[in-house]
Amino acid sequence: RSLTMEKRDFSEISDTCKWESPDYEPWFPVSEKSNPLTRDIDKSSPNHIVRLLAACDAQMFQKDTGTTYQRLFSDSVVLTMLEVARTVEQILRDPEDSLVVLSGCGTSGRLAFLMASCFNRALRDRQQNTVYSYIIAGGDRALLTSLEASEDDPKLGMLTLEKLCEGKRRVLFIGISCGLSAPFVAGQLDFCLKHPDIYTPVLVGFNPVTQAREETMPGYSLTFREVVQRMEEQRGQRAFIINPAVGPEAISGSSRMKGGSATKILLETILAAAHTAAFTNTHVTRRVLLDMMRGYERVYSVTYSHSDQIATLLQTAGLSLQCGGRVCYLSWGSLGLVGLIDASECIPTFGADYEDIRGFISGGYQDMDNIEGDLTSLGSQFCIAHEDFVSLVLPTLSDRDTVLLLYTCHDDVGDVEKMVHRVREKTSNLHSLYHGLEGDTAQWELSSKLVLNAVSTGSHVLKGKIYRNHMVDLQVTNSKLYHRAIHILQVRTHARTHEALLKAIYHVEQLPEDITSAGASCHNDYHPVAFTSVIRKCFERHYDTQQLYHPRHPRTIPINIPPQQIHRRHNLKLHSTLPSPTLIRGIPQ
Ligand code: F1P
Repeated sequence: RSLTMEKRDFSEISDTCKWESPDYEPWFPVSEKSNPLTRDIDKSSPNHIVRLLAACDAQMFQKDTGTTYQRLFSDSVVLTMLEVARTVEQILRDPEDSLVVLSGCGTSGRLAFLMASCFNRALRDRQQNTVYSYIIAGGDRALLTSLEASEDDPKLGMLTLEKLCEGKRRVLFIGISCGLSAPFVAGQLDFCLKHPDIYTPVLVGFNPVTQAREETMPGYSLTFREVVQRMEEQRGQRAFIINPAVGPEAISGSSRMKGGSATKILLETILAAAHTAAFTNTHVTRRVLLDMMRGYERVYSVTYSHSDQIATLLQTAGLSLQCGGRVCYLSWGSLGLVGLIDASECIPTFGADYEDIRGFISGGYQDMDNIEGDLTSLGSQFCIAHEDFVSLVLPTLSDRDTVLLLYTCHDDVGDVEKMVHRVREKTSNLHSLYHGLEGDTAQWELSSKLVLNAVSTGSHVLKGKIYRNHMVDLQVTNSKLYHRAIHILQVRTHARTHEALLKAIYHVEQLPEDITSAGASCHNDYHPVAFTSVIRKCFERHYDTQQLYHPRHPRTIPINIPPQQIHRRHNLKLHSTLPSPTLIRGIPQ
């Protein structure tokens, strides 16, 4: 091994732990810090991007080093998980008039939906009554697109919860906010604390409680941190907080990535363990929880053992985006939801158009099973079935576009084959992600999430939507994102950033008093603002904008590696019916 490689490995190891130091960006909570590992991700090759994402994801599973932060496997975290799982177990044993509600905003709400649907399905399969329900800020349309303004409303959160739980005797409320920051969730937690006879609140997030958001919420007397402090007073009896640190996101603040994955790991572990205990007449134990979480750690390793193939896919998708093409995920079964979720997040995170990266699910809304049912009438963006793909996208599909099929051994291969033939008539840029016999649905979902997060993030990096490791084209659509935008501006300038951002939002040179004195949440009516133009405007006066925002040029390296070559290089068995170049398979038990 060359000296340079060793040097790089050494610096990567120290970068892995650097964020834990109390001196590292102390003004930010963990979920908003910039990850030292990815500070040059914007200049990295596709292979290196995947390697960096793998290193960031590995931080989720890092063991407790006895420092400031508790981790996924810390005793304190596992103990709280155990207590929550036992509460779920009791509800499953005596479900009459009881409910387990999962709630969140943006990605957290979408995952709440995914898990509530999945565990209700498991109950139906056992001929049991369903006990799960979900709430997402902004309602069902927020499952497919970003409606972040409603996240700022604690009263709306509270009222939605109260309405959903009317007449219930017992409710376990699981509020997810990766940053311990969403007012919508804070309102719900506070409501639960005020009604302990019925509600038991659980908070899931990835910052220490001392880093919960301190900003006042509109029309509400408490801050998120004060709500958390009240929960702490009841901790372990009437309120639970599960908040391991998983390290900063690869793209600063992009909680859809590790935040989302860790949410899925923690909650699925709790719910699956509770189901096993309730239906086999045993009890949830610490060991069961740890074993399940280690299973997810193996999913992580197996998925990234296909890093070269993920990099090829990411590069292909990046090229499509660079030349104005589209990336379509066509999925079967529950992987469809994972695809829809990943695609929907590109809009607020990268300022993408909904057609840039778009998900389709085989049975459309029938497979979704969401509370509000079919949303197609809301417009083309809400057309999500394969038949919509065939009528809306296929006719204009070309080699500029990338199509990725996601399916498992449980899906109808004949159906997949039919789609392959139709797509291949239009583009040769067809790839597939297939999960074989080993593993279970939840593991396949996590594996697919990691791959899709890498593809959508990496392709936008290649398109030039990331500066260092900051999203510079985000939509400033709520108060958290307003503050994130301010901090991004501060990365390079000490200019009066609040003023600069407000001038750009309101398109004025002089700011009237009523605008400057208003709180961040008051500016939400003025969204969405294209942050790139804000950033350009603010920086023009101080810096060469080219240096800051630098769309990357299409790469000259040809990516059309013949399928056979990939096949041989990785010694993978290609699925016989699919002539596709990318195949990722296998999750061990
Ligand atoms: C919720 C959320 C994120 C989204 C964006 C705005 O965050 O909607 O999912 O990506 O950052 O906020 P949180 O409450 O889970 O921290």
